[in-house]
Amino acid sequence: MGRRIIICDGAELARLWGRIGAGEDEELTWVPREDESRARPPGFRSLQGGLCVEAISKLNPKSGDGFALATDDGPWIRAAGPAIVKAAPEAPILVLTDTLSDDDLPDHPCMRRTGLKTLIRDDVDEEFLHLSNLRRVVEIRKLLENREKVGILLQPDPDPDAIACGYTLRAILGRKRTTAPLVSFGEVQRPENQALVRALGLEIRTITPDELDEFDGLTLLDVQPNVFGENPPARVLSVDVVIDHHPERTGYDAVIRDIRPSYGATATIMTEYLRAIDFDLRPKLATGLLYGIKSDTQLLGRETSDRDMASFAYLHAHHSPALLRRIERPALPIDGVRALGRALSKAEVRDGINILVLGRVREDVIPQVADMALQTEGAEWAVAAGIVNSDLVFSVRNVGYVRAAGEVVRAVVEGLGVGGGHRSMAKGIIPLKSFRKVYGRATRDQIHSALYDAFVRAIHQDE
Ligand SMILES: [Mn+2]
Repeated sequence: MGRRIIICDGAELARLWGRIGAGEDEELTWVPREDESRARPPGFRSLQGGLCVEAISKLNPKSGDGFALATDDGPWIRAAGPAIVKAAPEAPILVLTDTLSDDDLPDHPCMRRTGLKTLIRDDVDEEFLHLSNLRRVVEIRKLLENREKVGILLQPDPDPDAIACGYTLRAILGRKRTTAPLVSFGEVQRPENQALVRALGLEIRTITPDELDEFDGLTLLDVQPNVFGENPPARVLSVDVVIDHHPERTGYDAVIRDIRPSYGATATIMTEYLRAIDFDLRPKLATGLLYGIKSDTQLLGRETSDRDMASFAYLHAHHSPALLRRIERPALPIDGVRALGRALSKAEVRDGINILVLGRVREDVIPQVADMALQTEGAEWAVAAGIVNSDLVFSVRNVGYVRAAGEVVRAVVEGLGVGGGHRSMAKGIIPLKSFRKVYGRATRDQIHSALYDAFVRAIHQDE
């Protein structure tokens, strides 16, 4: 856009704008109200004779220029609109008003309305949010600053949200892995999550409840004690800090609690902490938090708040796309690629189902192949199956508008193994022993036909 021509109605609005100052390519003008002709605010050019076609023409509007009219007076804006149309027929008009509604405005093909004071108000509200987050961080730092060793306890089998938050808290505390280790009662299981831990260069120590005694500070992240079973270890019932987005639980003590159930991820809270303290955000940390929000909200779908969106956008500007790709698509081992080649050579889509059987593979190959298989033309369902240790493991994807994948997998594994998942992603595990009992041998062809029959049945159940 070319120049912005700002026209303020009266001295009060002009003075308010005068405090904001003129942006680059902004020309400040004002129309004095009665008795105001001597009160010209500095930096403003006055439109003598009121807001008439001649006065606007004197501003010499060119194609590409835009107008902003600041006013709270209906008759004023209804006179100003047509005058601008006459002097500059193509120019768009922004109306800044805190009292007028759309009904008060003149007809104009290219006009927007927004609040002037509310623009500032929104920024002030946002700043107060930063301030309350800053206060939290100051409290947490103060509480823990003299502790020798602070344990950052995550849920058993920590998920990406928890992992990223643990990493962030340690950074906020300015500590190292020796003085603030990430710990859990159960190791990271999912291959994607192991990839995240590797990509961030982290170590998550699996410990027993007794080992908590080595810490003189304890924080719970993305978890509350109820997750540790019906009778949680006594040490976790009295902690220093809890930061979480799950519904608030009772029955334990924490010096500082920051629990925000309306948030889709704890990573959103941690991102707000970082912003509040103007933390120098490195791509690695930003990528971890971004992935945490992405996976907890299933890419900003389920249970996502405005705050998650705002944090996601902030992190997106700082993250490393290459690192994110490495987390989401871990490198395939060469024998996994060969197994994929053999499976692809036999690929077919029948009844909208594409099943690829890989044989014996590293577990993280399976979900990646499932993603890929869904891209096959005509496929509404993709299943990638492989043998991991003594289990048949399979990942399932669908196009989203069919039966929920989690339900289908539960039906497929019923009586044979375990499984579950969400609307469009699921995973099942059947011990080879159970598979052989029902289907005889566990050859690739046998696995393919058994899964095919089971999926057809499960998908069309109750139809
Ligand atoms: Mn979470």
